Amino acid sequence: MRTTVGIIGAGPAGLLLARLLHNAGIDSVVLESRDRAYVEQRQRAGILEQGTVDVLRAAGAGARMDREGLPHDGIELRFDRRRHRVDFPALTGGRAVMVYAQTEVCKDLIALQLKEGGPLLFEAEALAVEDAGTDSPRVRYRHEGRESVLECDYVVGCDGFWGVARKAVPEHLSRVFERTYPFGWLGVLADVPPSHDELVYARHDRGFALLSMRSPSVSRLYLQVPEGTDAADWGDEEIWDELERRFETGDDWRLERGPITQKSVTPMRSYVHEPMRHGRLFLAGDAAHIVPPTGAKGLNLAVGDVVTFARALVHLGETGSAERLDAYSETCLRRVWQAERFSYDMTTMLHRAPGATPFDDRIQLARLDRIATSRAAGTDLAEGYTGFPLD
Ligand code: RFL
Ligand code: PHB
Repeated sequence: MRTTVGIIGAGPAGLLLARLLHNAGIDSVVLESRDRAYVEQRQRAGILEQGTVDVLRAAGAGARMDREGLPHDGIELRFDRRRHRVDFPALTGGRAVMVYAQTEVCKDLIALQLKEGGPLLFEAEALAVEDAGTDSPRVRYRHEGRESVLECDYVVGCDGFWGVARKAVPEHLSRVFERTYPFGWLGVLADVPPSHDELVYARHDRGFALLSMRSPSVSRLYLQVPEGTDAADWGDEEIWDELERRFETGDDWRLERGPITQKSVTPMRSYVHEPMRHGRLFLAGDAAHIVPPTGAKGLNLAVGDVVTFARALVHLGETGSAERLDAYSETCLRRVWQAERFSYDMTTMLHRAPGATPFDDRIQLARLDRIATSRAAGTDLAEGYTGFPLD
């Protein structure tokens, strides 16, 4: 098989890229190792930045998001039994975010791709990217028990953190920047209306907690837990008790409980692979970088990368200039490092590290108090949360 752009991975990065290329009249083939049901049900992100919302709409993939998504104009920070609302539009000149789950973004893009786009092969596992340094890179893959080769002009590795694309960058050209955190998130889905109409990020001496949502009737909640925790170690009532403690306030706010339908633990890491391009192989999304989920940036960064790639390829077609493609890695990395910084700041401000001292606690509270009392500090958070510009 031959195509212009071979895309490895049908997560948000690969699926959106296929859509953007289709809209620009550029053909692609998407290879996805898992089956469709798995990709459509994998619970992950919930927050779309303003820029991501705009991109999905412009790509013709925003109709259901606009019907069913929940526009949010702020978040609440909770600390020391206090509640502080960060008002995004007021601080950013009108920017906001949308609560619309990654599962739904993927379902919408898969339906569009199967109806209007090029081939999207499920249960097609990429084994290796070959000849990335030449004009005709190839992807070796296995589909329906047979090994085949996809011949491409360009390969985009959208295959997530555990994928194969990154391995095709020669080791002596790669640099990795990494930090792991000694805690993870226990995430639950619960059939109960969210106890607050906006997300609540809580800093507590017992650890971080987050209240989010999937719809007006489904809550998504997270608890900071020690690294290596098994979700099965936590009973449902124990989870609710702990959430209640960490969300405590000085007023009469109450956490509503309901049946927990899913439970899992996510490790936390910051990771950047430089460069994001080698010859005609481009890395996008989690294949190139990971952020801890505290800043809600992962999916949005993936969107930024593929928009940058698609625009650069269109620019090449229209002008004959490869300048933007050549600048892909630097262009993306500038934005990636801002998101890494933001996610790191949010994580270290809100989580209690094992061995944290009373001094560390006071510094965290002072950082939160600064956001609550200084418009400049509040604006910095609001700009970071609603997203850094794409250009
Ligand atoms: P994905 O989604 O991991 O997709 C990669 C796809 O590649 C496939 N694949 C292969 N296919 C073929 N051949 C191979 N050899 C392959 N190897 C892998 C995989 O099966 C998969 O389908 O990467 P992508 O597209 O870069 O998207 C990144 C996002 O998924 C990720 O950054 C976010 O989910 C992170 N994240 C959040 N991001 C946000 O922007 N806002 C949030 O609120 C947010 N919350 C979260 C999150 C991630 C979480 N977890 C579980 C890590 C909350 C959590 C709990
Ligand atoms: C989610 O709803 O899954 C979610 C929301 C905000 C975050 C991380 C995850 O920072």
